[in-house]
Amino acid sequence: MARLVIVSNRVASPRERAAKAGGLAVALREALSQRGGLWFGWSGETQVGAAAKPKIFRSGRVTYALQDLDPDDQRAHYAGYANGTLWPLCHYRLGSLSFRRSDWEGYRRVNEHFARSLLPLLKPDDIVWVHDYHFIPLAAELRKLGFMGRVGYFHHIPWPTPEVFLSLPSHAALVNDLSHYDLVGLQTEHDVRALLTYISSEARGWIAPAGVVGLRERRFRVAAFPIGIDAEAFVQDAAASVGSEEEARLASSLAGRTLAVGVDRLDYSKGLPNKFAAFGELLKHYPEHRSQVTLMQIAPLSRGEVAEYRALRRELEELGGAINGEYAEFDWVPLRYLNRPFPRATLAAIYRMARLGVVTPLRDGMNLVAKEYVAAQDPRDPGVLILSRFAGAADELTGALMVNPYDAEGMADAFNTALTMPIEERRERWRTNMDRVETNTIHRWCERFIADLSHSVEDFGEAVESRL
Ligand code: GDG
Repeated sequence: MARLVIVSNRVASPRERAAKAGGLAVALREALSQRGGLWFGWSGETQVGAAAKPKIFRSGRVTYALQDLDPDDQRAHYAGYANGTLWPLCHYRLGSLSFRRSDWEGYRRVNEHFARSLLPLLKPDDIVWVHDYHFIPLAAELRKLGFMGRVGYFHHIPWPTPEVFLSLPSHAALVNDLSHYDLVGLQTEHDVRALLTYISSEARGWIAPAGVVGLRERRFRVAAFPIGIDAEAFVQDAAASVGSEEEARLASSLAGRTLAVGVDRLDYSKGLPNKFAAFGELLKHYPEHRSQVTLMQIAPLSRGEVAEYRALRRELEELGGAINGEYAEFDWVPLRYLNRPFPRATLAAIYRMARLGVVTPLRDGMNLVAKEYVAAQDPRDPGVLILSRFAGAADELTGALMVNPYDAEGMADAFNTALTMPIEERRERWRTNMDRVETNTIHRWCERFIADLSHSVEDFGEAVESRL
């Protein structure tokens, strides 16, 4: 079995316990432990003129290699091109897109630096799996240095349609970079169509069945691999929360009222102002729910170094304050807004107690919270998932109440429908969602991607032969 090499910006430390690390980190670590492998990424440290030489340590069958970055390069790469350019672009936020040549150059320099640091650690038959938009050029840089082994890329965020993608000055270079992978994985079929349309209409590549692509002299595959969660872990955590001290505290704080929950990183793609506005509309148009329902929004801070995120924080404080100011009673606060993270077991307890799971991103690659909420429900008395049609998860979780996050009044109607939904319909919708969550787990996702990456493009159809 070939050795697995994972590349990601942040590397989950082996000391981080499963309860703290996310499902993705745990699943990747398991895949590495099974096959033996290497996890390569940024050390989290900067150093002027950092040499391309990683710090290496081992834990069990996994080797960790952590690379320092020059502070200017790190800023241009992370806050600059990755989160100031690619993140807004892929989330259809052209008004927030900033493009500076110096960021683009820094982004490329970091990828080149990573490739030089990684290359000496690679064996020719390794399978290299690169994660996310921070590293799109990594395969091209590895190829330049002579690495000919298998390299795959998974894009965790949406891939924009060609009209949007063309706004990026470096669009052609970026897709050329992608062509140096053997396999490009996206979250949904919609994303796959968006990229393939660009390739055939703008880049003059050809497309064959099974997502096989020819672009200049390169042959590679583009396919959808919708990411899942560790469903079993959430089922267990949620079941274990029953009768716990935390559950009792939460229940007594609600005093018999209904709970709705949202859990999102504080990010403008997550549609938090839209969610708050919809909740305000619910209280305005459906006064019967006043004093009856509480929305708990957990929103841990993220990317505070990017100005847009600081502005979002201020906006939410204002909106949340206005709702509470208008509707709170001396014994009831409509909106509980928390800016800090909670352990997974606490989240599971909150999900289970919540009659509504409210997931309303303006765009989202997948959205794992939607799946976690479903997994945590009590099968006898499940809550209702309210889900934005613009989350990748909407393709799979068809039992959700689908909403358009730009329509605050429509969302308020959906809140009301969920709050008054009969138990039979809740169970039926939940079963539809849970079947999917249980089948398409994070472990399946890992296995599928690695299995597909282990095959050469030629295995995916004679179509390639006939075009060569
Ligand atoms: C990107 C894409 C795609 C959140 N707060 C706490 C906490 N979380 C955990 C959730 C969930 C994860 O963070 C968030 O995952 P999402 O999928 O919702 O969103 P992104 O962070 O934007 O992730 C996304 C994902 O990559 C995977 O491919 O689905 O579309 O944007 O697991 O539970 N975890 C704990 N405490 C918190 O307070 N423990």
